[in-house]
Amino acid sequence: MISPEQVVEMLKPTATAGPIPTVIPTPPQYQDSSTAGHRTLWVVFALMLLSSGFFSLLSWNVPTSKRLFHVITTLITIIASLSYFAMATGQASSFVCSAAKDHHKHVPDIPYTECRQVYWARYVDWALTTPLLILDLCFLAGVDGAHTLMAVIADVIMVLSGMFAAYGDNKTAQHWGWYAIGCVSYLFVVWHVAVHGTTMVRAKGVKVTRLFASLALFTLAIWTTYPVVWGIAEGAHKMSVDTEIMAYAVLDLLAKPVFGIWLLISHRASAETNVDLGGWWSHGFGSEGRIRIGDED
Ligand code: RET
Repeated sequence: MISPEQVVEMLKPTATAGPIPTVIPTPPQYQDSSTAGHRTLWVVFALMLLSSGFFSLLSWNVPTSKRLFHVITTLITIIASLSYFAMATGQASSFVCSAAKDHHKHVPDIPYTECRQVYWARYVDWALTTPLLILDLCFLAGVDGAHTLMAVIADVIMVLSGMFAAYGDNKTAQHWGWYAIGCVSYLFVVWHVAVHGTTMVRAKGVKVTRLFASLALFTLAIWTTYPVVWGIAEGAHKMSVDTEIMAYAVLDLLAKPVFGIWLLISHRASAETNVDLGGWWSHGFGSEGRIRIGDED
Protein backbone atom coordinates (compact mmCIF):
# COMPACT_ATOMS: atom_id res chain seq x y z
CA MET A 1 0.00 0.00 0.00
CA ILE A 2 1.12 3.52 -0.71
CA SER A 3 0.88 5.95 2.17
CA PRO A 4 -0.39 9.54 1.65
CA GLU A 5 3.13 10.80 2.47
CA GLN A 6 4.52 8.69 -0.35
CA VAL A 7 1.97 10.17 -2.79
CA VAL A 8 3.03 13.72 -1.77
CA GLU A 9 6.67 12.73 -2.26
CA MET A 10 5.94 11.31 -5.74
CA LEU A 11 4.18 14.46 -6.87
CA LYS A 12 7.11 16.73 -5.87
CA PRO A 13 9.11 18.03 -8.90
CA THR A 14 12.32 16.04 -9.31
CA ALA A 15 15.77 17.64 -9.64
CA THR A 16 16.09 16.59 -13.29
CA ALA A 17 12.76 18.07 -14.42
CA GLY A 18 13.32 21.61 -15.64
CA PRO A 19 11.92 23.97 -18.25
CA ILE A 20 11.10 22.34 -21.57
CA PRO A 21 14.25 22.69 -23.72
CA THR A 22 13.82 25.10 -26.65
CA VAL A 23 15.89 25.50 -29.84
CA ILE A 24 16.48 29.18 -30.61
CA PRO A 25 17.73 29.48 -34.20
CA THR A 26 20.57 31.99 -34.69
CA PRO A 27 19.15 34.89 -36.75
CA PRO A 28 20.81 35.60 -40.12
CA GLN A 29 23.76 37.98 -39.95
CA TYR A 30 23.72 40.81 -42.46
CA GLN A 31 26.81 42.46 -43.94
CA ASP A 32 25.67 45.67 -45.62
CA SER A 33 26.72 49.25 -46.25
CA SER A 34 26.21 52.15 -43.83
CA THR A 35 26.45 55.97 -43.96
CA ALA A 36 30.21 55.96 -44.63
CA GLY A 37 29.72 53.68 -47.63
CA HIS A 38 26.83 55.75 -49.02
CA ARG A 39 28.81 59.00 -48.67
CA THR A 40 31.73 57.46 -50.53
CA LEU A 41 29.40 56.39 -53.37
CA TRP A 42 28.03 59.95 -53.68
CA VAL A 43 31.55 61.47 -53.70
CA VAL A 44 32.71 59.11 -56.45
CA PHE A 45 29.52 59.83 -58.45
CA ALA A 46 30.31 63.58 -58.28
CA LEU A 47 33.96 63.06 -59.26
CA MET A 48 33.04 60.82 -62.21
CA LEU A 49 30.52 63.42 -63.41
CA LEU A 50 33.08 66.23 -63.07
CA SER A 51 35.66 64.18 -65.01
CA SER A 52 33.10 63.56 -67.79
CA GLY A 53 32.56 67.34 -68.06
CA PHE A 54 36.31 67.97 -68.07
CA PHE A 55 36.97 65.35 -70.78
CA SER A 56 34.17 66.82 -72.93
CA LEU A 57 35.80 70.27 -72.56
CA LEU A 58 39.14 68.83 -73.62
CA SER A 59 37.57 67.65 -76.89
CA TRP A 60 36.37 71.19 -77.66
CA ASN A 61 37.91 72.42 -80.93
CA VAL A 62 39.50 69.03 -81.57
CA PRO A 63 38.44 67.82 -85.05
CA THR A 64 36.31 64.65 -85.07
CA SER A 65 39.10 62.69 -86.74
CA LYS A 66 41.32 63.27 -83.66
CA ARG A 67 38.61 62.80 -81.04
CA LEU A 68 38.74 59.03 -80.72
CA PHE A 69 40.45 58.92 -77.29
CA HIS A 70 38.24 61.78 -76.03
CA VAL A 71 35.05 59.95 -77.00
CA ILE A 72 36.12 56.62 -75.48
CA THR A 73 37.45 58.18 -72.27
CA THR A 74 34.38 60.39 -71.74
CA LEU A 75 32.06 57.40 -72.25
CA ILE A 76 33.99 55.50 -69.58
CA THR A 77 33.38 58.14 -66.89
CA ILE A 78 29.76 58.74 -67.98
CA ILE A 79 28.99 55.02 -67.56
CA ALA A 80 30.77 55.03 -64.18
CA SER A 81 28.71 58.07 -63.06
CA LEU A 82 25.48 56.21 -63.90
CA SER A 83 26.60 53.12 -62.04
CA TYR A 84 27.66 55.14 -58.96
CA PHE A 85 24.36 57.07 -59.06
CA ALA A 86 22.45 53.77 -58.98
CA MET A 87 24.53 52.47 -56.06
CA ALA A 88 24.41 55.76 -54.10
CA THR A 89 20.61 55.96 -54.35
CA GLY A 90 20.31 52.46 -52.91
CA GLN A 91 19.59 50.60 -56.15
CA ALA A 92 21.48 47.91 -58.00
CA SER A 93 22.40 45.64 -55.10
CA SER A 94 20.99 42.45 -53.62
CA PHE A 95 21.80 40.10 -50.76
CA VAL A 96 23.59 36.83 -51.28
CA CYS A 97 22.99 34.40 -48.41
CA SER A 98 25.14 31.43 -47.56
CA ALA A 99 25.53 28.94 -44.74
CA ALA A 100 28.22 29.77 -42.16
CA LYS A 101 29.35 28.37 -38.79
CA ASP A 102 30.53 29.93 -35.54
CA HIS A 103 33.40 27.80 -34.30
CA HIS A 104 33.71 27.06 -30.56
CA LYS A 105 36.35 25.09 -28.69
CA HIS A 106 34.22 23.38 -26.06
CA VAL A 107 30.69 23.40 -27.47
CA PRO A 108 29.50 22.28 -30.92
CA ASP A 109 29.78 24.79 -33.81
CA ILE A 110 26.71 27.02 -34.21
CA PRO A 111 25.37 27.19 -37.79
CA TYR A 112 23.86 30.42 -39.07
CA THR A 113 23.04 32.17 -42.33
CA GLU A 114 25.24 35.01 -43.52
CA CYS A 115 23.82 37.51 -46.03
CA ARG A 116 26.13 39.97 -47.79
CA GLN A 117 25.16 42.92 -49.95
CA VAL A 118 26.51 42.58 -53.49
CA TYR A 119 26.38 45.58 -55.83
CA TRP A 120 25.61 44.13 -59.26
CA ALA A 121 25.89 47.62 -60.81
CA ARG A 122 29.68 47.23 -60.57
CA TYR A 123 29.65 44.27 -62.91
CA VAL A 124 27.45 46.07 -65.45
CA ASP A 125 29.83 49.07 -65.22
CA TRP A 126 32.98 46.91 -65.60
CA ALA A 127 31.46 44.89 -68.48
CA LEU A 128 31.02 48.13 -70.43
CA THR A 129 33.96 50.26 -69.29
CA THR A 130 36.85 47.78 -69.10
CA PRO A 131 36.51 46.94 -72.84
CA LEU A 132 36.62 50.70 -73.52
CA LEU A 133 39.78 51.05 -71.40
CA ILE A 134 41.28 48.17 -73.38
CA LEU A 135 40.35 49.95 -76.63
CA ASP A 136 42.15 53.10 -75.40
CA LEU A 137 45.34 51.11 -74.75
CA CYS A 138 45.09 49.02 -77.94
CA PHE A 139 44.53 52.08 -80.16
CA LEU A 140 47.44 53.84 -78.49
CA ALA A 141 49.80 50.91 -79.08
CA GLY A 142 48.46 50.19 -82.58
CA VAL A 143 47.42 46.63 -81.65
CA ASP A 144 45.74 44.79 -84.55
CA GLY A 145 42.01 44.04 -84.64
CA ALA A 146 42.40 40.30 -83.97
CA HIS A 147 44.31 40.78 -80.69
CA THR A 148 42.07 43.67 -79.64
CA LEU A 149 38.93 41.57 -80.15
CA MET A 150 40.42 38.64 -78.21
CA ALA A 151 41.36 40.99 -75.35
CA VAL A 152 37.86 42.49 -75.22
CA ILE A 153 36.15 39.07 -75.21
CA ALA A 154 38.52 37.71 -72.53
CA ASP A 155 37.82 40.82 -70.49
CA VAL A 156 34.03 40.42 -70.70
CA ILE A 157 34.40 36.75 -69.68
CA MET A 158 36.54 37.91 -66.71
CA VAL A 159 33.89 40.38 -65.51
CA LEU A 160 30.96 37.95 -65.98
CA SER A 161 32.91 35.24 -64.14
CA GLY A 162 33.39 37.69 -61.26
CA MET A 163 29.63 38.27 -61.17
CA PHE A 164 28.80 34.55 -61.27
CA ALA A 165 31.36 34.03 -58.47
CA ALA A 166 29.79 36.79 -56.35
CA TYR A 167 26.31 35.26 -56.74
CA GLY A 168 27.52 31.66 -56.45
CA ASP A 169 27.22 29.43 -53.42
CA ASN A 170 30.43 29.75 -51.43
CA LYS A 171 30.21 26.15 -50.26
CA THR A 172 30.50 24.80 -53.81
CA ALA A 173 32.74 25.26 -56.86
CA GLN A 174 30.44 28.08 -58.03
CA HIS A 175 32.19 30.69 -55.90
CA TRP A 176 35.93 30.05 -56.26
CA GLY A 177 35.56 28.09 -59.52
CA TRP A 178 34.19 31.13 -61.35
CA TYR A 179 36.80 33.30 -59.63
CA ALA A 180 39.56 31.04 -61.01
CA ILE A 181 38.03 31.25 -64.52
CA GLY A 182 38.02 35.06 -64.14
CA CYS A 183 41.72 35.06 -63.15
CA VAL A 184 42.69 32.93 -66.16
CA SER A 185 40.73 35.28 -68.47
CA TYR A 186 42.58 38.21 -66.90
CA LEU A 187 45.92 36.59 -67.87
CA PHE A 188 44.67 36.48 -71.50
CA VAL A 189 43.83 40.21 -71.30
CA VAL A 190 47.34 40.97 -69.99
CA TRP A 191 48.86 38.87 -72.75
CA HIS A 192 46.92 40.53 -75.60
CA VAL A 193 47.18 44.11 -74.36
CA ALA A 194 50.39 44.47 -72.35
CA VAL A 195 52.68 41.82 -73.85
CA HIS A 196 51.52 42.06 -77.48
CA GLY A 197 50.99 45.83 -77.19
CA THR A 198 54.61 46.34 -76.05
CA THR A 199 55.84 44.71 -79.28
CA MET A 200 53.40 46.55 -81.56
CA VAL A 201 53.93 50.03 -80.11
CA ARG A 202 57.63 50.12 -81.14
CA ALA A 203 56.55 50.95 -84.70
CA LYS A 204 55.06 54.20 -83.39
CA GLY A 205 58.34 55.68 -82.14
CA VAL A 206 60.03 56.31 -78.80
CA LYS A 207 57.54 58.89 -77.47
CA VAL A 208 54.46 56.69 -77.89
CA THR A 209 56.38 53.62 -76.69
CA ARG A 210 57.30 55.41 -73.44
CA LEU A 211 53.76 56.69 -72.91
CA PHE A 212 52.26 53.24 -73.55
CA ALA A 213 54.81 51.56 -71.23
CA SER A 214 53.94 53.87 -68.31
CA LEU A 215 50.16 53.75 -68.90
CA ALA A 216 50.16 49.96 -69.31
CA LEU A 217 52.24 49.46 -66.14
CA PHE A 218 49.95 51.81 -64.17
CA THR A 219 46.89 49.94 -65.49
CA LEU A 220 48.43 46.53 -64.73
CA ALA A 221 49.13 47.51 -61.10
CA ILE A 222 45.59 48.84 -60.55
CA TRP A 223 43.71 46.11 -62.40
CA THR A 224 45.63 43.40 -60.52
CA THR A 225 44.44 44.89 -57.20
CA TYR A 226 40.75 44.33 -58.15
CA PRO A 227 40.82 40.51 -57.84
CA VAL A 228 42.75 40.87 -54.56
CA VAL A 229 40.04 43.16 -53.09
CA TRP A 230 37.35 40.82 -54.49
CA GLY A 231 39.02 37.78 -52.88
CA ILE A 232 39.13 39.39 -49.42
CA ALA A 233 35.72 41.14 -49.61
CA GLU A 234 33.16 39.29 -51.71
CA GLY A 235 35.19 36.06 -51.76
CA ALA A 236 36.22 35.40 -48.13
CA HIS A 237 33.87 37.97 -46.46
CA LYS A 238 36.84 39.23 -44.43
CA MET A 239 36.28 42.91 -45.33
CA SER A 240 33.21 44.98 -44.44
CA VAL A 241 30.95 46.22 -47.24
CA ASP A 242 31.90 49.85 -46.40
CA THR A 243 35.64 49.12 -46.68
CA GLU A 244 34.97 47.27 -49.93
CA ILE A 245 33.13 50.35 -51.30
CA MET A 246 36.08 52.57 -50.31
CA ALA A 247 38.69 50.22 -51.79
CA TYR A 248 36.84 50.01 -55.13
CA ALA A 249 36.28 53.81 -55.03
CA VAL A 250 40.03 54.49 -54.90
CA LEU A 251 40.74 51.91 -57.63
CA ASP A 252 37.91 53.20 -59.88
CA LEU A 253 39.13 56.80 -59.56
CA LEU A 254 42.66 55.77 -60.50
CA ALA A 255 41.55 53.46 -63.33
CA LYS A 256 39.16 55.97 -64.94
CA PRO A 257 39.59 59.73 -64.26
CA VAL A 258 43.35 59.63 -63.45
CA PHE A 259 44.06 57.29 -66.39
CA GLY A 260 41.85 59.50 -68.63
CA ILE A 261 43.55 62.79 -67.68
CA TRP A 262 46.99 61.23 -68.22
CA LEU A 263 46.02 59.81 -71.62
CA LEU A 264 44.22 62.88 -72.98
CA ILE A 265 46.83 65.42 -71.84
CA SER A 266 49.69 63.31 -73.29
CA HIS A 267 47.68 62.77 -76.49
CA ARG A 268 47.18 66.53 -76.86
CA ALA A 269 50.94 67.09 -76.51
CA SER A 270 52.04 64.55 -79.10
CA ALA A 271 50.80 64.16 -82.68
CA GLU A 272 52.38 60.67 -82.91
CA THR A 273 49.53 59.33 -80.73
CA ASN A 274 46.91 60.15 -83.41
CA VAL A 275 44.93 57.17 -84.69
CA ASP A 276 43.73 56.94 -88.27
CA LEU A 277 40.47 54.98 -88.37
CA GLY A 278 39.75 55.91 -91.99
CA GLY A 279 36.89 58.03 -93.33
CA TRP A 280 34.03 56.26 -91.51
CA TRP A 281 34.97 57.63 -88.06
CA SER A 282 34.74 61.28 -89.13
CA HIS A 283 32.53 61.27 -92.22
CA GLY A 284 30.53 58.03 -92.25
CA PHE A 285 30.26 55.56 -95.13
CA GLY A 286 29.76 56.61 -98.77
CA SER A 287 30.83 60.19 -98.19
CA GLU A 288 33.54 60.31 -100.88
CA GLY A 289 33.29 63.43 -103.03
CA ARG A 290 31.19 65.40 -100.54
CA ILE A 291 32.45 68.93 -99.87
CA ARG A 292 32.89 69.55 -96.15
CA ILE A 293 33.07 73.09 -94.88
CA GLY A 294 34.94 73.80 -91.66
CA ASP A 295 36.48 70.35 -91.37
CA GLU A 296 40.20 70.64 -90.70
CA ASP A 297 40.92 67.40 -92.58
C1 RET B 1 37.17 40.04 -60.78
C2 RET B 1 36.88 38.69 -60.12
C3 RET B 1 37.24 37.56 -60.99
C4 RET B 1 38.72 37.55 -61.29
C5 RET B 1 39.22 38.88 -61.73
C6 RET B 1 38.51 40.04 -61.51
C7 RET B 1 39.09 41.28 -62.09
C8 RET B 1 38.53 42.46 -62.20
C9 RET B 1 39.14 43.63 -62.80
C10 RET B 1 38.37 44.74 -62.81
C11 RET B 1 38.76 46.00 -63.32
C12 RET B 1 37.91 47.02 -63.21
C13 RET B 1 38.17 48.35 -63.60
C14 RET B 1 37.21 49.25 -63.31
C15 RET B 1 37.32 50.61 -63.56
O1 RET B 1 36.60 51.40 -63.03
C16 RET B 1 36.02 40.34 -61.74
C17 RET B 1 37.19 41.04 -59.64
C18 RET B 1 40.57 38.88 -62.38
C19 RET B 1 40.49 43.58 -63.35
C20 RET B 1 39.40 48.73 -64.28
